Amino acid sequence: MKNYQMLIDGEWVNSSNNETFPTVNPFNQKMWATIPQASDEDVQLAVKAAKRAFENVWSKMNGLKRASLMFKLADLIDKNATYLSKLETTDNGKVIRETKTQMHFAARNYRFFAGYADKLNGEVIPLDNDELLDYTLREPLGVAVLITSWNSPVSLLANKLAPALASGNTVVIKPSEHTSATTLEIGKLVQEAGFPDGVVNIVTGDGKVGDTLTKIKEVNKISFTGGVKTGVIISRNASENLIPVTMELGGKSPNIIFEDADLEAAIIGAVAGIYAAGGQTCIAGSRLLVHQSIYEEAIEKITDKAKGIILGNPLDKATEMGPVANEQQFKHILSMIKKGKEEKAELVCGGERVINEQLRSGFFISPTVFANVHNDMSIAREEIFGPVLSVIPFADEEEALTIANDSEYGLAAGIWSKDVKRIHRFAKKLQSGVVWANTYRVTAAQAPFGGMKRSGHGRERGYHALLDYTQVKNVMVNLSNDIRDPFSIQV
Ligand code: TXE
Repeated sequence: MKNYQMLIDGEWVNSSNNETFPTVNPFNQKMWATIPQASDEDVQLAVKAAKRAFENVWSKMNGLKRASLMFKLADLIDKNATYLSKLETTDNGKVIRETKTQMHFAARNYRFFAGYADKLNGEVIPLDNDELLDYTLREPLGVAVLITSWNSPVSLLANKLAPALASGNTVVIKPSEHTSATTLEIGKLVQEAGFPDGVVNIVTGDGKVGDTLTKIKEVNKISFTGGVKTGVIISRNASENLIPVTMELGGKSPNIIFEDADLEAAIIGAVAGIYAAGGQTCIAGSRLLVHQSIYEEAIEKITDKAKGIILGNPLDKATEMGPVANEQQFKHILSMIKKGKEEKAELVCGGERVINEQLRSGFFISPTVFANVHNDMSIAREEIFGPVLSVIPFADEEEALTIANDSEYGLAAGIWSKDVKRIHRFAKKLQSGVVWANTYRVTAAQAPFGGMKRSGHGRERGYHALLDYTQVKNVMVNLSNDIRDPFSIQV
C-alpha cells in the first residue's frame, strides 16, 4: 500500500486535516494507495506558492533556462515510462500498450513546447502613421489551474502543463480523485528535473477541491478536461473573476463511412474509434454513420471484430480492452445500454457485464454494437464514454452531414472515402474541432486539438495552445517631435 502526499511549494505534505481517500484498481477492485484530500487551507497555500514563484522566479527566468528544465523533465518521463505506465494502468485500467505510448507522447509534448519557451516573440506592426513604432509582447498570464480527468492523467496533464510552463506561467494541478497517483509521480520528476519550488504544485481530492481552487482570486487561468456539467460550473466560477478558461469536454463523434471507402480500413478505424481505451476517450467515434448500400456488410464486419476483442488484465501486453476505469463510470455505461434497449435500438452484440472466472472481479463490459440507431435516441445523443457503438444508416452525403452535425457536441469526426474532393468538401462543413480522413484517433504534438459547441473551446497541443496561456501587450512609441492637439485622439 502506497501513501501519497501532495506537492505544495516544493514540499511533499499530507492534507492539513490528515484526511485521505483510497484509490482502487478497477481490474480487481482492490485498494492499492491512499491519496490526501486537500483542505481549503492547502488549496490556498498552493495558489499562494504558485503566485510567489511566478512573481519572484519563473516569470523572470529566461526562456532558454525554462526550456532546459522542460527537456530534463521529458527525458525523465521517457526514462520512467515503463514504471509510470504500469502505475497508470493499475489506476485506471487502460491497457499497458496504450499507457506506455502515452508516456512517450507526453514527453514529446514537453519537448515540443520547450522548443517554444525561448521563441515567444512579439511582432512589429506597421501603422498608418510611420512616426509611431508599434510592437507587441507576448506575456504569461500568471497562476494557471489545471484540472484533469481519470482517462489519461499523464497525457492530459502534458497537454496543459507543457504550454503553461513554456510560456512562463506557474501552476496548481488537481488530478481526478479516481487517478491521482501518476500525476503525483510526475511531481517527483518535476523536482528531480530541478524546477524551482512553487512553480508546479499538486493538490489532490474530489470536486470540492476543484471548486475551491477555481474560485480563488489569485488564479489567472483555468484549463479543464472533464465532463460538460463540471465544465459549466468551472466556467461560472471563472466568470466571477473574469479569467480565461480552456474547456476540453466530451463528444459524440461521428465516424462516417461512405460507399466508396476501403471498408476493411474503415472498420479498423471504427474499432480504434470506439473500443480502444474501452471507449473512455473524449474523441470516441461513438456514432458510426454508414452508407445504406454497405450498411449490412459493415454491421457484420464490426460485430465480428467486436466479438474478437481480447479482454483481460490491462497489464498484460496481449490485452486489447481493459476494465471500465471506475464504478461510477461502469454504472453509467450499463444504464445507457439499458436506455438503448428501451428505445428499441437493435442490440447486435455485447451489452452486458463480463462475468467469466478471470474477469468477474473487474468492471468489464463486453464490446457493444447497436444497429438501426436513430440519431434522436439517447445512445446517439448522450456521451456514454464506454465501449458502446451506435451504427446509423444514411442515404447520401447531405443526410450524412445533417446527422453528423445534429449533436450538441463538436469534438472529433472521421470521414472514410476514396474521393478526395468529397473529403475536403465534407471536412469544411463538419462542425468539429478535429477531422480525420481515412484514419481515426491519431494524434501529434504539433496539431491543435479541441472542440466546438458543447465540446468546449480553446486548443491544446500545437502552437495554438500557447496562445491560450499568454496575453498580448501592445506598445506604441512616439518617434516624432511634433506637438499634438491634446483634445483630439491621434491616429
Ligand atoms: O468527470 P468530472 P467525471 C465525461 C464522461 C463521463 C462524465 C463524468 O462522459 O461520464 O464526463 O465523468 C473535477 N469544480 N468525461 O465525473 O466530474 C474532478 O475532481 C472543479 C469526459 O469523472 O467532470 C476531476 O478532477 N473541479 C472527459 C475533474 O473535475 C471539479 C473525461 C473531472 O471530473 C468539480 C472524463 C467542480 N465543481 C469524463 N467537480 C473528456 N473530456 O475526455 C469535479 N471536478
